[in-house]
Amino acid sequence: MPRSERIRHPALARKVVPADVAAAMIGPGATVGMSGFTGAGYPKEVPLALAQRIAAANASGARFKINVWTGASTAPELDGALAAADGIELRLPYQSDPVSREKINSGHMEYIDVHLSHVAQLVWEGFLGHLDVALIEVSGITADGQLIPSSSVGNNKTWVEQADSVILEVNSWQSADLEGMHDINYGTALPPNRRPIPLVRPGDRIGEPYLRCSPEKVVAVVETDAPDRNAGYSPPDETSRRIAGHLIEFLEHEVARGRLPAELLPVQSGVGNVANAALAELAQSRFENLTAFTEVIQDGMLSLLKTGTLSVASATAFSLSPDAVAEFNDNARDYRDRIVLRPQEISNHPELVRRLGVLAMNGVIEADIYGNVNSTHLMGSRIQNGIGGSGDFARNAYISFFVTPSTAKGGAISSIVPMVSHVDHTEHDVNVIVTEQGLADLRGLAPRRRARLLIDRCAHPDYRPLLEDYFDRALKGAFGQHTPHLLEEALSWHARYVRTGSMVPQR
Ligand code: 0RQ
Repeated sequence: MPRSERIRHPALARKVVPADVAAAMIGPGATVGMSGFTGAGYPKEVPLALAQRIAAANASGARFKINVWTGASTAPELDGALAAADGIELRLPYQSDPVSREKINSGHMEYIDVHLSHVAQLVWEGFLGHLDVALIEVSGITADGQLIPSSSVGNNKTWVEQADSVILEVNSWQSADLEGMHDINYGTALPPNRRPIPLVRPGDRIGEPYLRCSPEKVVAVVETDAPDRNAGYSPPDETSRRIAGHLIEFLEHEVARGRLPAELLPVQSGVGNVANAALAELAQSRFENLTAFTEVIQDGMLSLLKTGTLSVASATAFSLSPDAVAEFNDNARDYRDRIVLRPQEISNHPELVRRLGVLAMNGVIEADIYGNVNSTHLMGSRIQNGIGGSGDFARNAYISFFVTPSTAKGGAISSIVPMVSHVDHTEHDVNVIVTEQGLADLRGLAPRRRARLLIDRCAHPDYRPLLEDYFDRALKGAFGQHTPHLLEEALSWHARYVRTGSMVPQR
């Protein structure tokens, strides 16, 4: 018998089993579509039980690995535990777990870094292969067997529809008031049968509050009562406050020039400390009646909703600190009318991002003097996290902003480099770059003008003369003068860092 009243469907209530029994239904070589997005709504007990089984099998010489697909990043109980057990053959589409990162970068785990809005379509088209099991956290099951999603929606609709069988974790820690907050659109289809998505305002509801799932497909139900990852954010520091200050000044300027409406356009903000800090600063600004069309509701976004600066937010998941989650869970009913959680192929849909005119703000690892952006790789070869939704939004945004401190690793690395060591967002998709030093609006500028502005406004003073020197010499010695580069030298800063631990030349 189920312990909680969250399982209102009698036949599904009879399928309740302990986590290890459910985990035993997943065999070596299986591909498992799991819920979870930025540490929210991921299954908490079955992956741990599975990791234990895999670790024991691998310790006795077997080769037990599975393929793990999710919405985005999860948590130590999922990514961390399975990676530590050497249990993951292939991971997609986004991760930020330190153990997984180490396994990927040492060549022990394969990783496909995919635009988050593309995943569902890739699965429906069959490019990613067969999906064996869907392992999904929900906050409850209705009397007619529909699933009440929990704190993220991600790819759950696709996993439930595409997998041979479904394992559910019903988590009673999740607020019961989440019911009604989700909007699951069943109108997507593959070309040539695709129709326009009927959404013209961020808060529009175009679907149903529940995930459809045939009860016969469910092979096990596990009851849990466990919190989401809920990592805290670093409090905004001087650097992130200055970045946010430049951003807000720019937005005010655009409003004053009549290029943006007073209530701006729907805002998207990426993950990470800098993006969160920028939102915190928006709360101090004079903007009001803002809207958000984004993928993650982090602390900064929730406080904007609380103060009323933000009237409505569309996303696919939460990513909250423990304090913010406590506040949310106490007041979920009040937030329900102002938050819409959607599948990630809708929350990040390029058609909608372009139609709504989203102001997209994302973090970067590095940008080069012409405005190409690397969001994912360290020194060209090591993955940090993944492209996530940044490409979905930036490519189609009304204005794409990329924000970063001008240096990393205590000044040993410049975030503005002659040439990026990996490209995620090309110069064609990058409108504005912001560091604590200043803001470069690259719109309407040809490459050489972009370079001058970026070096002047965004580079750290310790690296500015080095960039000026590189650019001046490229203006004389390059093969061509459209986008002048010195090929022998373009990546020498990265090579120097790998060799010496600093991009600064040794005297
Ligand atoms: O590493 O903690 O080991 O020191 O990168 O850097 O400055 O704290 O910035 O938390 O905002 O993350 C691009 C990673 C920035 C993030 C990235 C190192 C730095 C530190 C974090 P340490 P900060 P943030 C939609 C949007 C891609 C996905 C995306 C990201 C760590 O924003 O993953 O945009 N973006 N999704 O030291 C070496 C450099 C570095 C560097 C930073 N140049 N070289 N290391 N770091 N710059 C949301 C989703 O898709 C889910």
